[in-house]
Amino acid sequence: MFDSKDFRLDGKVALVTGASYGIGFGIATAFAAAGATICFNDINEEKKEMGLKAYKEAGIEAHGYVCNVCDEEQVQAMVKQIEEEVGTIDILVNNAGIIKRIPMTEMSASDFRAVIDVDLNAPFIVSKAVIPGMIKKGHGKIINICSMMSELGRETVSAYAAAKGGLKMLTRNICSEYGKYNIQCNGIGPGYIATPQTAPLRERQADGSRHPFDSFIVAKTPAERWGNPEDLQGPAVFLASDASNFVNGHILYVDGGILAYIGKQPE
Ligand code: NAP
Ligand code: GCO
Repeated sequence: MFDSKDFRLDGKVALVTGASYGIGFGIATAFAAAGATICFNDINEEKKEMGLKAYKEAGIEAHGYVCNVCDEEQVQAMVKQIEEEVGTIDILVNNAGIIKRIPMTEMSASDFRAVIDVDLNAPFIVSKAVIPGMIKKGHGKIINICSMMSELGRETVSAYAAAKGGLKMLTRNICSEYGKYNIQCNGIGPGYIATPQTAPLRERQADGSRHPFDSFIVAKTPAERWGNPEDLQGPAVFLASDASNFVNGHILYVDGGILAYIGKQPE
């Protein structure tokens, strides 16, 4: 029998990586509103404290940790600390991510590796640390923050697209390998979302006009607007809740329709 309580997260412990601000913060605040206890990490003390202050201002007593998600020792220690201080992690959102917009032939191998490290290796490292506890507990939800670049390429984002394409397949593989333990692993593929990561693509030009890429995205989006972190909150709560217990290995694109649309035709 359908029960709307299935969309709630009461009693659940959620870890959202890289969630002092941006998409991660938006998702974590929605999880809290749905009843979850929030754990988040950021790469340094200053950003962690900034995050704790932001959560407090939102009325949320979050648990903040300093952890570089690329460092397996730090991740294992953080997960152990959360399990001791807060409880076994029921919901993991692999959100932390970076992008370097450089034409591929001008990109150094170390820059390419750095993007792959955060956007693909780290979701592996954090998921590997969290899954044993989920198996013991008999359930778990893993949500990987993919991208439209899990499906499409564009100039200057070769490392990012390779990482996010890989993250789509890592999502499907975790589903395949751990679905039998009642662990669901899905992805969210945001469209173009107004956060610090995309701020350079929305900067006003010297003459005050819109950035060409800003106008391009608005023309490519049926919704005729950039997304914001709040647009991702409902889909994230759904994938973190019991309402999605038979949804597994799916990438849910939350993009205002960009992937379905050839783009505004010339008038
Ligand atoms: P953002 O504003 O740049 O925030 C990224 C967060 O990840 C920051 O808190 C950052 O911390 C953290 N982080 C980066 N490297 C880390 C590391 N090694 N260890 C721990 N934390 C780390 O990005 P966003 O726009 O919110 O994006 C969040 C996720 O959504 C990313 O995976 C991104 O690829 C994805 N995404 C974004 C969009 C979009 O249009 N914005 C669309 C699709 C997908 P610091 O500030 O300390 O570096
Ligand atoms: C870019 C953007 C995109 C978005 C997002 C789209 O430079 O093209 O940063 O990559 O961040 O990933 O889904």
